[in-house]
Amino acid sequence: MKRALITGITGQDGSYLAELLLSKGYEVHGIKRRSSMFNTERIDHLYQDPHEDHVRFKLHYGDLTDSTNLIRIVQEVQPDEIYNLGAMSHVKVSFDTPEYTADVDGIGTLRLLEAIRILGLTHKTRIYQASTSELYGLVQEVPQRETTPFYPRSPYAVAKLYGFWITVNYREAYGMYACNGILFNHESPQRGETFVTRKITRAAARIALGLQDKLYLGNLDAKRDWGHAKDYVEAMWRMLQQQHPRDYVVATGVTTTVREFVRLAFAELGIEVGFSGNGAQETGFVVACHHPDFQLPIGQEVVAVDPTYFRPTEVELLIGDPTRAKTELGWEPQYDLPALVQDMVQADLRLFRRDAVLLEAGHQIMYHDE
Ligand code: NDP
Ligand code: GDR
Repeated sequence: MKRALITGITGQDGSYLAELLLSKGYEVHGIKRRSSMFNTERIDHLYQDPHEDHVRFKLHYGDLTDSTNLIRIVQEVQPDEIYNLGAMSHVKVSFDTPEYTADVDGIGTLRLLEAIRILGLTHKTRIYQASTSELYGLVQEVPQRETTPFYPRSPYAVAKLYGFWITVNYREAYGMYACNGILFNHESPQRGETFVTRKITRAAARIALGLQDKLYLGNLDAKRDWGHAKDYVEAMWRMLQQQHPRDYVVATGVTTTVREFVRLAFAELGIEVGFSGNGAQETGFVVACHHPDFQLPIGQEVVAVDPTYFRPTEVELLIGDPTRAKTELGWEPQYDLPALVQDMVQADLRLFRRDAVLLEAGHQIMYHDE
């Protein structure tokens, strides 16, 4: 039985990857952070009672800022594969917490590589590093591929640049099986609520149900190559099953504006949204409502721009070329953008129908979205 260790197991990708590895018969270990509240909602369905026999899913307290803790966990687990998914992963927040982001996303990667080296596991343990399309930043070439030069545009991306190169360096210096997955944006019903797609699908569901009036967004012109997280964790696993380690772009090859994602999300609910104005004055309003359950008046303003969400430096256009992943890894995504939007919007609709019932029963409901 193979043994895997996942940092960031409580996050979006960690939860899908843990599911995938368990389905493949792995023993899965994950690192979770101590929090004042439960933070395992995404993986609670995978929980196995440690008192039972043959437990294949185990969580360890830890943090990427804590070297001795990482060394102890790696020593204890003796993993065949490590997936380093833990990170302060929000680009906008990285401008507020640049030093912490560098520590976790940059030096955290080094700490894990060093743990493998110090423990003499360089030829046993394979490692996947969660690199990102944010490395491309300011457009140098489209579509972006493994040979496209990097030009990071945020403290997050600069920290991840260190993570990328230290992974390459350990591969070359010590012969480690270490890979970077340069993953473009991937989303799902498990996506963090402050990333733009999930923010949009949650708001669309709530607006349709009459639980919220309006959605405030930042740059509507930004273009992203959005795929489904379920497909992307499959690529991570495939990267660690090859004969030789290499870095791979994982993307769909299709790019879409934030504005278009808004349109698609509302359209999934039978609500047509049009846009007028530009820049900070742009608004989105209801053009037609075809769904029998929702009563939105034509002309209702459902989207407005709030410059608070603009970033000091923005990544305007991302579109990836996944040819290497497709030809060498045999990777093929199952979801296209419409299927992704449908999955997310329908999941949020189910979620907020519960709130609508509670509200009708007299409960108070407060939303404080970022
Ligand atoms: P999430 O933000 O959903 O999850 C991040 C995970 O990292 C959480 O489990 C979080 O724990 C954990 N974490 C945060 N800080 C620390 C720390 N100091 N020590 C240990 N763990 C920590 O991210 P995703 O699942 O979306 O992304 C996974 C990885 O892939 C990240 O590294 C991200 O930067 C990268 N990536 C993501 C892409 C995407 O589109 N989703 C694209 C390209 C790269 P907690 O739950 O306690 O907060
Ligand atoms: P990104 O994802 O920065 O690409 O990083 P995010 O969803 O935060 O932003 C995508 C684009 O949408 C624009 N935008 C907004 N973004 C947010 N969060 N909130 C808003 O209200 C809003 N309005 C417009 C942004 O300006 C941006 O252009 C994600 C993360 O998962 C990273 O960890 C990962 O490395 C990259 O994807 C690939």
